[in-house]
Amino acid sequence: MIESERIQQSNEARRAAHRQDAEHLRTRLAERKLDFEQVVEQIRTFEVAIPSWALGTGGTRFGRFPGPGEPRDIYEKMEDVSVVNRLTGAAPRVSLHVPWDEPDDAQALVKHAGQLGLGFDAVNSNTFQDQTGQALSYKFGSLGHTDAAVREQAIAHNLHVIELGQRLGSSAITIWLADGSNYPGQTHFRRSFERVLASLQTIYAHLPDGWQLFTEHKPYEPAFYSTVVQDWGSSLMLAQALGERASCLVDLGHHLPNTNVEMVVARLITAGKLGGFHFNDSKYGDDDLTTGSIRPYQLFLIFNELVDAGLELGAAFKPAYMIDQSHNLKDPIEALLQSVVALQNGYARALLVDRARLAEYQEANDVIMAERVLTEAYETDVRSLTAEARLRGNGALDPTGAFRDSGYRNGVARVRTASAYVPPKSL
Ligand code: RM4
Ligand code: MN
Ligand code: MN
Repeated sequence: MIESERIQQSNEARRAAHRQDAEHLRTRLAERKLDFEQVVEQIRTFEVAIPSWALGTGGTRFGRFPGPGEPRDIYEKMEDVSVVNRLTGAAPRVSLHVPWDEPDDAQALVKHAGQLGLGFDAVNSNTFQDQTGQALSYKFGSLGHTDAAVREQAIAHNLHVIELGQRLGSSAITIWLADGSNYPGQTHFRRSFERVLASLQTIYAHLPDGWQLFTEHKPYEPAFYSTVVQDWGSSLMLAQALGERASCLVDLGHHLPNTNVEMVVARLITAGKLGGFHFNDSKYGDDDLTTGSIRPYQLFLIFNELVDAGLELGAAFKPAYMIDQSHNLKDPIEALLQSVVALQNGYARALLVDRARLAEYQEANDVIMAERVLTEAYETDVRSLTAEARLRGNGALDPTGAFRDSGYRNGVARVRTASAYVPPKSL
């Protein structure tokens, strides 16, 4: 646990410079008729869930290189999440993966989470791998398998995950499927989609009151020729066929190269089916890199759509924000801190967009000026806004710096010896 005094000490060393930056920005924003205070308070409302699978060192199919002090179980993972939350004030919930992080005793985990000031976000099922003791294999699919018995097993797993989620206090399930094919002719495109939909309908019929179901698409991998839920169109068809409480989850890395992701987001908003996000970044495929590390402008443009929709649709518009990353080289806590800060910065920039002027320039087809409204917001140094938001939430001006100052990693490395195996996230 990082003591609040340690955070304060770290803030003290950075406070004077922060004040100067903040005052400068306050004046600059006032010239643009923007209120520093108001923006800070909006940033403070931003929250993102941390996935239970991102606290251990990730890996690829070629290997995994664990670092010191890795969490050995879900309890220690929760402790690490609480560090991210304390330093940023923006990560109060965990998105649990079942069975990777399935607790033996859900009640004990809820208690532990409560003591750390944490709760639970969407639960994630896993029918993309075979588990020990499982009767039938998912080698050729799960919810879309040709064999009804395999589909039933996969449905039962999802219902089990929902039931566990209920005990944890979650209210959503995210379903990502590996179902697909590696070679032309291997599967019947339409039949396999129909089978996936029928299985999802059974799960949906069991959805407890107040629960939501998110379908997450992905173009390829592990299926290399066709994936059943391969794109946002397929995901939308499923969500629309299922009903009101089903919507689409957009993982930023689950798009073919050069896809205009911000426009996908806009389309799903129009359809009333944007359920949530898995934030990360990528250069080539589903790389699961730190959010904002490769395409920060895209992240801003996505937030631009979200802020715009939020203003129009009000409180009813509330996508679930989650991070889905694999930290192969970086200290996972540090990578998550970077990600949360990148999200706060992306959101802050989108809050600075002058929407009235943007609308005018769009109407007048003034390409240069419309674009300039966006770049004016994007190029604003918003770091003092998000730092101030963290400060007011008893967090750190510089979360990564404060984390390094705290010596947390060395401290846990002394206690967490004989690391248990953490499954690599290679999917
Ligand atoms: C997938 C997808 C899912 C995640 C798995 C581990 O590519 O992103 O959300 O749960 O990886
Ligand atoms: Mn994902
Ligand atoms: Mn993924």
